[in-house]
Amino acid sequence: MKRTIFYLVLILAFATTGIVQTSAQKEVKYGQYNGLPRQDQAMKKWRENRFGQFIHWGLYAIPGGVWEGKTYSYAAEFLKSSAKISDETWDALANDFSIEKYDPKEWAKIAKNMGVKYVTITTKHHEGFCLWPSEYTEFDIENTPYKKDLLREFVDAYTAAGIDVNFYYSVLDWHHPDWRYDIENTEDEVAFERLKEYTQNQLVELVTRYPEVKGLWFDGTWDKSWKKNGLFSYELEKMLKDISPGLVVNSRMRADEYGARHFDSNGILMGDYESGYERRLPDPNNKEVLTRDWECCMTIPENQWGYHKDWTISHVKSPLELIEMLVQCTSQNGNFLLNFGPMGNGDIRKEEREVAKEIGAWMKQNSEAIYGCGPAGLVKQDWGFYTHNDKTGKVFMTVFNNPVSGKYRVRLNKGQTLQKASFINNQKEALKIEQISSTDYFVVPEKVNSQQPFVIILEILNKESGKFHQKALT
Ligand code: FHN
Repeated sequence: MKRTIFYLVLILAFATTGIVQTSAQKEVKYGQYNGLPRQDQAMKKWRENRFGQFIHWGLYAIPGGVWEGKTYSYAAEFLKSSAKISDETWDALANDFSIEKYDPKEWAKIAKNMGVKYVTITTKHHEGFCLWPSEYTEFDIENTPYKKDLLREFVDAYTAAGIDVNFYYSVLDWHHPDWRYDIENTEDEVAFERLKEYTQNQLVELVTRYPEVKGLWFDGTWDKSWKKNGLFSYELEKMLKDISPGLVVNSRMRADEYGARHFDSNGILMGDYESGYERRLPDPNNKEVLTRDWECCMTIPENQWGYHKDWTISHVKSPLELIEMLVQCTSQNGNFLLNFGPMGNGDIRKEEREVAKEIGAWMKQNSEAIYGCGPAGLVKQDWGFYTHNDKTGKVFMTVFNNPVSGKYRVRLNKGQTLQKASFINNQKEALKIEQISSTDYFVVPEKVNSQQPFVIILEILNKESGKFHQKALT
């Protein structure tokens, strides 16, 4: 088919969200098909959740980054390739996957106490091993000493704890004989057709076998082979959403017919939210991200997703650093997905338990500033981040940097007045406020806890409407 490419006028400014400004428009057939941002209940829930747990678990958790006495510093889930381990040797790890300490109820309890509202687990990572008993492969949990469907136990435990479950699925598959990095000849084409069929079968299997699943998180979709199959991924996403209405899908799944990923060739987001922020956050002053749904996925060490025995080979982020990232994401309309790499025996390492406990303690006091919150539409100040709850109209200041003056600047929008400021844990007592111009104020608490980030709630009145700060202004 001859592709017609329309070079049109420069796009001025698209008010529609999910659109990145580009200089020319193309005819795109396999791009976005939902109006964005989605406003259905499932998507609203995804957005309100704000904080999620990522879990990378597979055979790579057994060697934990160490092979034949040598420690490999690259990501533990890539050990097969870092240590050049043969397929046969790697696949035999399934015989050692006995996971005698696996206790999904305990995992769910740890997650719940940390304050997450959703979880995303690797059902199949690049190694190809499936955590569920798949009809379409022998390389799965059924053929390990554990034998049982660990994914069913996982879904049950997390669902019972009130945590939404999402499945990560890597299309890239080092184990499957038909995986191709590119399609260069007929043989590749035929093989990749089989891989596509396998992929589709497994995904249909996942959403039907586990109807509780709320979302799919695709990965391993960057190779040319997948990028040359825009129509297939376009139809597959539709099909999965028909089977499982409300399903929330990340932007990594699809490529348009020109091979553009995440955003189609006109800059329109594909999938339901952008999932390009991996181990990084947007610039705190980036306004563009405010217009769409997005998620940042983050490791605790620098670049380890799967369990690595040597936790100290890189910088390990402290709970305070991670809390700051969570608050920043919320303030910029994003979700924060924090990764855990359970051990080969099914236990959660003590360092991760500690991180979960400390974040959880903070969340217990301050989660009102996170759940259901988003950008406040106020100019960012150096002390930290504003978040805002559209339903209550409350604005939250989460403070990470204390000014030496002891005064916390707040700049409102024209037509607003600051009525009250109080600590989140003592809302009855008003903090001192000094107005310094028509829009600027200082909040001056007598005493602050400088060891922990703390939250101040602001009541901001819009003079004209007589209502509290209602929605995020940009
Ligand atoms: O290669 C993977 C990596 O192991 C991990 O799963 C991350 C999570 O976003 N995704 C890939 C790299 O983009």
